[in-house]
Amino acid sequence: MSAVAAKKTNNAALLAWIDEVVKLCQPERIYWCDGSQEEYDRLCREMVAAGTLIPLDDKKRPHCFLARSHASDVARVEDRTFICSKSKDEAGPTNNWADPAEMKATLKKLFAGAMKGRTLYVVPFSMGPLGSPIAHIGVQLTDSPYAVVNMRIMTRMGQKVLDRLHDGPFVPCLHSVGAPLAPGQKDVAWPCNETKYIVHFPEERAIWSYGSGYGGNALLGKKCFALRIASAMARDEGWLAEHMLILGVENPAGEKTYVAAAFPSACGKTNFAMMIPPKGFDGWKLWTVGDDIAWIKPGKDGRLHAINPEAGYFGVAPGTSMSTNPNAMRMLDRNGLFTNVALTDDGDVWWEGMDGDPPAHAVDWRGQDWTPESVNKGAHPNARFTVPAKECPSLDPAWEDPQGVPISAFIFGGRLSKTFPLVYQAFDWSHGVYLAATMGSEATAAAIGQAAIRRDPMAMLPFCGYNMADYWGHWLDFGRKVANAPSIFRVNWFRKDEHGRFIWPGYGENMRVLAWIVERARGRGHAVESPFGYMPRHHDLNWRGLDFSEETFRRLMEIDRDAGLAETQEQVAHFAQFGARLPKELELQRQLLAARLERGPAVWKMPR
Ligand code: O2Y
Ligand code: MN
Repeated sequence: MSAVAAKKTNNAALLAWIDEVVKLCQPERIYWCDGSQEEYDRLCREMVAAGTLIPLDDKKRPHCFLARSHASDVARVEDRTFICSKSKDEAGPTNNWADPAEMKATLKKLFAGAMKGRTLYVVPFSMGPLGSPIAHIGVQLTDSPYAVVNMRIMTRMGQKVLDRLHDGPFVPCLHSVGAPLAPGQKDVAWPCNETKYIVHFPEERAIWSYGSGYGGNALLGKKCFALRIASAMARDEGWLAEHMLILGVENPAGEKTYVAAAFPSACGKTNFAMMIPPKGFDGWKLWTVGDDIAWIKPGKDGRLHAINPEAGYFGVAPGTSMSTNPNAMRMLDRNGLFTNVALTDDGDVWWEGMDGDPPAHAVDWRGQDWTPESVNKGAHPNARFTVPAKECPSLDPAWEDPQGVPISAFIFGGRLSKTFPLVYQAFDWSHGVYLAATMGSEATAAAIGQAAIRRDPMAMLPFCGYNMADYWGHWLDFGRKVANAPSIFRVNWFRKDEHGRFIWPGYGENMRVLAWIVERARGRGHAVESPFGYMPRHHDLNWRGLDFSEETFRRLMEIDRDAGLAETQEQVAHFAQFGARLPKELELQRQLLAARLERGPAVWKMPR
């Protein structure tokens, strides 16, 4: 069987690659995806017949399906994720590295005959609006129809991409669930393989993924292409590929300001991207451009312009509710795919944290009977929804602007119970890069029972496709080349009081902080200087509709000298991993912070 025989493109490199893959993987047939609604519906029907998808009640959730994965295939597999650059140093100390030639040999053995008895789907896709100067094209070859329908939601996919590609470059993304079928062998609902490899070849700009059908392991446009491979492309071509949501803030005068924000995985990123202004913000509107990834290029106007390379959301279901994210709940009313949530007796979905009482009975994500008394969870903690961006009520009218939206501020956040105030602004670009490079969240070191900060620079730890120190260097250089670089901020919604209670209410109230950030980014808001950066006083924030005393605010913003100095000491080991590749500016920023703290009071308090 030859790809040329059924070809839908004249792209010689693509046809040659497909022929090579067909020879290696030996699928039963090739299917070129056209991206139509008819095709999506047909593939869903076929998966219902195969037991992979369960249709939900058409009145309750029109045109929605549930999938249950194999219990061993429920999340990204970081320990099986590799960056196979030519040298280990290029991948850096925070990535798994393997020699590219050795890895290719290993993969070729695994992929040999891996698609026997299955269909090879050709999935051409664009990350970003088709034809946008910021967008790039990929082609995924996969034997998973589940991956195909998810890719149709998450990207612009199908024949229109081939028509635009002509003989241009594309990122080849090879994917197999690693479960060949012998003649007559019955398939399972969720084929996968115990052996998993998620492999990136940054110099070659290629992805090989084997053994998993789940999320980031299988939807190769997302983390594999749009972050790991794209970050290496961005370094070489002078742009940024970031793990950032993009949000538009419109004030009552109709003035719109866009921010991009990075939070580590599972830190409420989708909630922030779809936030609704709280009481006291009449006339303000928030607009969602993207909830996970931003591709950012310098525009002719000297500003940075960002697109969301995705066309849908692949969000965590548990914890999503009308109180945490009403926009997300509304966008899940129709046209969604749900994976590993519970199925109610009336054909709807349910997960922990959803509004109202739990159902008296449901079928859990493993397909077992579930009641509120069950010890097991109804939904897997990493259960997901996949839904088209067009379903989001707060979707920004400019979300598909091929030129992207102009970014005025970068926001970096972590989950930190002490030491770190609610918000502070970097003094300048290189201080901002330092704040982003040292960000992280608390992880309990079980062995010693202490909370240590797990550093997650720019929220890119699992996603940077090259040496993190070089990535910081790229950020430092990049800011210097832009005439109007965005202001940089750190936020922390998670500071706790002496009783272990969160001090800040979070969720929609984060708008109060965001409104100050926007004013500062526009050069208008007021602030005072602290050892950590510029900070708002109580009266610099809008408190209409929220009773939050000045005293509580001052506690939320205080800086303990010893805790701050301990933090600068912890950063020594973080930086030391990178040896001579660490940009000197970052170490100097660390020393400057220590010097400011040493000369300051034991507890720095916000002036009234
Ligand atoms: O577990 C997975 O495969 C999904 S991970 C994910 C999905 C959507 C957005 N962000 C993430 C992440 O881990 O950052
Ligand atoms: Mn993410």
